[in-house]
Amino acid sequence: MLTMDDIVREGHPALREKSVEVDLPPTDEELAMAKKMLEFLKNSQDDETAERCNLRPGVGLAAPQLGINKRIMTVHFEDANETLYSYAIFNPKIISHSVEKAYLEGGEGCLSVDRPVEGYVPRHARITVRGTDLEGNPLKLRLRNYAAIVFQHEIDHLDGIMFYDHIDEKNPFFIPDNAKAI
Ligand code: K3U
Ligand code: NI
Repeated sequence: MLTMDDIVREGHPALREKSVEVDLPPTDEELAMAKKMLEFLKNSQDDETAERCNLRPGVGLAAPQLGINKRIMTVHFEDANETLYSYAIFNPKIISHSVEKAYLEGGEGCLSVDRPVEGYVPRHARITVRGTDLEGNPLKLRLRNYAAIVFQHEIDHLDGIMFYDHIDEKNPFFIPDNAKAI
């Protein structure tokens, strides 16, 4: 199983590289990695396993966070309506997005960042994502609010972008026009 020791931290070059698309179908190794990433998220949200294995809870994980620059991301969380989003996705792509923005009132965190970073991270309030799931099926997901934010955080990792790159340097709590709090 994956542990925090497998997750690279700020300063590792993999976090700043643009990842390459996975040739489909994925290799057995790529498939196994995606499954392990999803398992990590589930373990990290299980209080007993997280404490025993020293895991920080996470709702998303992207392959560059394991030092692997391939376009693979995973998420595991429920939104405010208790809809479960549990996916491992190859080559996720945002194919459309709203003009309206949204930000988490409490800011964002990252398993690759071992320090609190204050400030709002404005993102698109609604996105549509295409990709391929673990079974090789094409995926098309329409996401809003919290779900849209988590997916954008993970897709950013595939492009070498960290959440704090979006925070206004002069005023970390600046709220852009057209942005709502989540
Ligand atoms: O946001 C986190 C969380 C964990 C458990 C319950 C509720 C929330 C932890 S930080 C997190 O999950 C990152 C993971 C990362 F960095 F590895 F991708 C993802 C994320 C955090 C905040 C907003 C969007 C995405
Ligand atoms: Ni992150």
